[in-house]
Amino acid sequence: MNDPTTTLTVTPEDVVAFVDQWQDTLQPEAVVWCDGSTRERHELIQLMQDQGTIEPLNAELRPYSFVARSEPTDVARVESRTFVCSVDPEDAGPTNNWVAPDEMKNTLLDLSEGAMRGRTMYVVPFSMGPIDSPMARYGVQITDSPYVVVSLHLMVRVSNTVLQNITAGASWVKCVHTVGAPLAEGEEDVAWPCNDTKYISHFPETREIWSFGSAYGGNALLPKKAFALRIASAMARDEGWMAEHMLLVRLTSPEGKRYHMVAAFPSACGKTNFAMMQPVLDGWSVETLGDDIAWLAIGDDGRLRAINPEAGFFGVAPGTSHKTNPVAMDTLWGHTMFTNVAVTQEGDVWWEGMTKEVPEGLTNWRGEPHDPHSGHRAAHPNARFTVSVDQCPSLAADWDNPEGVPIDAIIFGGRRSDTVPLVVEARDWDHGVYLGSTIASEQTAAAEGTIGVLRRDPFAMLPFAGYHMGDYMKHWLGMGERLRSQGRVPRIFQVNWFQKDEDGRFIWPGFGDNIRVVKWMIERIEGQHSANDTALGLTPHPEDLDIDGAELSEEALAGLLRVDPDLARADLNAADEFLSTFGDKLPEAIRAQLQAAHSRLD
Ligand code: SAT
Ligand code: MN
Repeated sequence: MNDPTTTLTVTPEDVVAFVDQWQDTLQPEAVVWCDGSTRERHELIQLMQDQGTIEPLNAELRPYSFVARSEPTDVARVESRTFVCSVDPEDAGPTNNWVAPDEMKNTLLDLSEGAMRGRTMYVVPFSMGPIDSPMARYGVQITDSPYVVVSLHLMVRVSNTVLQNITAGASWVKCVHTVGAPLAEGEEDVAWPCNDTKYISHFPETREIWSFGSAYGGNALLPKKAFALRIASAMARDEGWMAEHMLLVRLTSPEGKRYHMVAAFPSACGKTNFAMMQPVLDGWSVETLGDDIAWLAIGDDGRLRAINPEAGFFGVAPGTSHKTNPVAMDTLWGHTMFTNVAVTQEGDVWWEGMTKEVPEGLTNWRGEPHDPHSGHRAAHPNARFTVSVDQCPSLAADWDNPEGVPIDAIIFGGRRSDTVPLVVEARDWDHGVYLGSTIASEQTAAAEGTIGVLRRDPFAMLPFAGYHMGDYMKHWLGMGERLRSQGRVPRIFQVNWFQKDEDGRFIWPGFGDNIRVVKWMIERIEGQHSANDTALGLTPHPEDLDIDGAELSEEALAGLLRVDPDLARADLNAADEFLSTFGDKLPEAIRAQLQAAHSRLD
């Protein structure tokens, strides 16, 4: 991915000052400026093998791939330890933890004093988005974790060109990360250094991120959720664009017509699977542009355009198989960093859902022999793969076009066993924003918490909005206004692939069959079908959904599309209660949508 061709002649003074200042506080043994080169990656990988942080897999089965085993306490995002430290607590809103910026900085400065002792401090310059795109934004992360540096190599564009452009005046986000595990003189290191005390702190006004104590993905790879969503959402509000928790795909119809869609689903709800879909319907194809984050802006043509600011995938391994996501399986052929997966006798990876049979002789994610009768899983449910997008066979050739792609439809979704139909089309943009605002989803293993518990997750941004969620909705409404007056307004849909029957089995086949729903969306965009006007929005006439060859009865399909008024009413009340916590910040237009939804159900 990274092709750092620039030899630095000048290092930007403000970056040097930032590094110097943190070097004084953190007191690392050495400072290394990273350039994203292949050689740098090889050296760090060797170092991590020597230190026992990673183990090579069988090179014949999984070339140049490694497994890392985290501390059992450092396996997911820690939302309870994630803070948005705006100057005014009101700006963080009721959905974020807030501490005053000065207080948080004092706490963290105390903790950071000497926190890198005995370790190397790496300085990693990176670009979110194609380096020369008008939509790209830069950052510099310092970290004492080689695992984080190698992950950044795979996930974002690490390059000296960024420093060169900063010297020329480009702005950048300051990202500070330490695992918070200083080494005393002669003390032996552990495989996965971290600290029981964790802070993932964001300072939206000064565009800074300070992360302490964790080496896990979302807590430690600061360009990802911390920058590209929390800080970027605040930048986007100020600058008139959008930073969203969305996959980005291109669909091509049998007639050869291209469409681009973004879809916001909470973590571990199938964004990667959707982004790499192998459609079951003849003639359709899907090209991958992104699987987690999209930045959207209105282009000169008046259309909403999107880029993927990342350059890699940090995907959930469990459940990924040749059946559910063959493209991901092919992407992971080699050059992949796996975290908290199980390892087979032959030295390859394994996780629940990869094969029906559990192989004999597995080593589990904690590095112990797996006992299949123990009832424990071999891989952690939030086990992950980290891999460059370059390896994805369905990657769009022009995926890093600096202009982005024009968006035809926006999809919201969550994991709901009932209540929410397979697909609903919004009546218009504002109704779509309302649908996004009322998304709820059953909790997954991507963050700490009890799995399965339903929580409201507006726009799949609950853990990622860097400012007040009410203002965020207002920003969405304002973007709609601009699109209406300047150009074309994308359609908005809501989907739910996850309805279950009485036996707890998923009813909708999902994965490649999701093209059936996408096809209906496109046919709606093309004006081919009328729709059912339900209390929740517009749903397909069952005969308009192409279920030819699907393993699904007509009754089951009718059930998937049905709106149960009692369940819908209970859900609306829950959404209402949740949205009321935004008080005066809840936009009038959303209030009006809620009212309208109540009247439709009565
Ligand atoms: O841990 S990450 O935030 O990077 C992945 C996720 O939870 O979506
Ligand atoms: Mn995500």
